[in-house]
Amino acid sequence: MASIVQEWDRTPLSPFSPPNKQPTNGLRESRTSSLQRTVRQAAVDNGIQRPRGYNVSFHYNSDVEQHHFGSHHPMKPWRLHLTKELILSYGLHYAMDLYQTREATRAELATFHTDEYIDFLSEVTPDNMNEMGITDKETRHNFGDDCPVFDGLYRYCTLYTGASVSAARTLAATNPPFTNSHDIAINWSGGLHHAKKSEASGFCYINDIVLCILELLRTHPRVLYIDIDVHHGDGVEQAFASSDRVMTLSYHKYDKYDFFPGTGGLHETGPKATSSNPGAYTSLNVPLLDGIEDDQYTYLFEQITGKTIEVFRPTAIVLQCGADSLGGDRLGKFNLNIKAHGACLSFVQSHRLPLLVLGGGGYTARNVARLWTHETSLCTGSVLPDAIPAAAPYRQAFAGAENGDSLLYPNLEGRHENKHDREKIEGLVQTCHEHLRHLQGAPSVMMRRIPREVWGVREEVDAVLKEEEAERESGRRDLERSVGERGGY
Ligand code: V1D
Ligand code: CA
Repeated sequence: MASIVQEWDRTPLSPFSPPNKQPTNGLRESRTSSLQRTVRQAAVDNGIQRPRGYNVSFHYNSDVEQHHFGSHHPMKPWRLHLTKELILSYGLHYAMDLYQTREATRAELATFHTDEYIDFLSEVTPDNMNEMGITDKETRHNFGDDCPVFDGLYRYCTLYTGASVSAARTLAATNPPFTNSHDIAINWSGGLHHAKKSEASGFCYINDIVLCILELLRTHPRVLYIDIDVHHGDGVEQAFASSDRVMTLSYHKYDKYDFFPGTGGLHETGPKATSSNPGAYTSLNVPLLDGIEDDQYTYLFEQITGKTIEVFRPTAIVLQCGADSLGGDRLGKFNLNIKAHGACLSFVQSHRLPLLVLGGGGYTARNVARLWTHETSLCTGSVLPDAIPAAAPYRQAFAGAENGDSLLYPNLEGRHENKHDREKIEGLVQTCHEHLRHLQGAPSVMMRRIPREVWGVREEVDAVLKEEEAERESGRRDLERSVGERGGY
């Protein structure tokens, strides 16, 4: 388990200093303590307090910020540094438990990824990539322009994954479902939803989300995964397509031929229903067009997510908060403002279930920082002033009309023509509700209400699973016996 760190030092390389670490020289000491005084004052001025009745934990290792995908690549881990600095400037760290996380271990990665892929990822470097089979003509494990080999790649992966695993464990450990507690754990460096079992994809190498869900399944009967990144959460969907204990719900721009990854159509609801496939209808996709606006998105989100929670009855939720669904994103095509994106998080929060909040895409760094700072404030129940604090580092990144006028909530709408009308939005809601009726109509054993006293006890959950498998097996035998008869199932 990662160590908990209450003070957040602002020295560039180790923002999570161990509690007993002494400043290395007098100059840094005075600068750090004066900054800390300013920030503490900001926290007081902004009324930042620890939330009552639940805990928010923040999981991070700032070494992740120093990695570079290459100068022309849109993924900039530096956006995480900007985000952290803005969160600090508002004093939000006083409202959370801060965890300085360690790197994920090989064994942790292997709970989902293949040994051969992990070997490759840990061995490939810019110097040996040609000998390892990545050239202009051929590649391995889908490395290439989207997923380049760069210095420190494996460490980058184990850092963001380590923070996610720490967040999931904190939720599982401090938050057994039988307490009905609704703690929140945050890792803005995580949420890399495209990675597959033995393949990198869409800037993602290790699927930290899958690892988190597997961790949560140790104590939670059902986990709902919600993805509001502008891209389809294909890696997570694929990993749990055959499970009825995980439901995946992704909102994204969809164009089969012209927008990555080209999957996530309205009728892609997972494998077909058969007696041996418990995962039927546990994938739900909400494919969108360019230019969707705040009211349309939040309406869709609440209608569809609300119904999903009602039908699936998750005991924990994982929310991927990709910031590329904001207006003005370098890759995204939506018109959403920060508060509308945040309203989706607030809606999920209002269900008061243990919640794991992760990052994801986001390619206009200043808006990524704004969004995730705002969403950290929602988790802690704080209300932030619109003016970016005067003491915030990189204040120039937010200044000027083209960068949002030093405001936390600049107007981000209006860049893209809105291709949605009322009919389109209502059609999506109706079709998704229909898909959910299939799930409701064919409940597997895991969908039954599980007595509170067995929640959180792995052996007993396993026993319920075994019982379910036996029931399915006997159903299968009945079905096989009735082959040829009508209405056998
Ligand atoms: F524009 C680029 C410049 C350099 C390298 C890559 C890109 C780029 C932009 N968009 N790559 C993409 C997407 N890939 C393609 C494929 C290239 N083939 C020919 C098609 O269009 C990938 C977009 C990945 C989005 C990642 C994510 O935002 O969903 C994310 N979520 O968590 C982390 C990242
Ligand atoms: Ca999505």
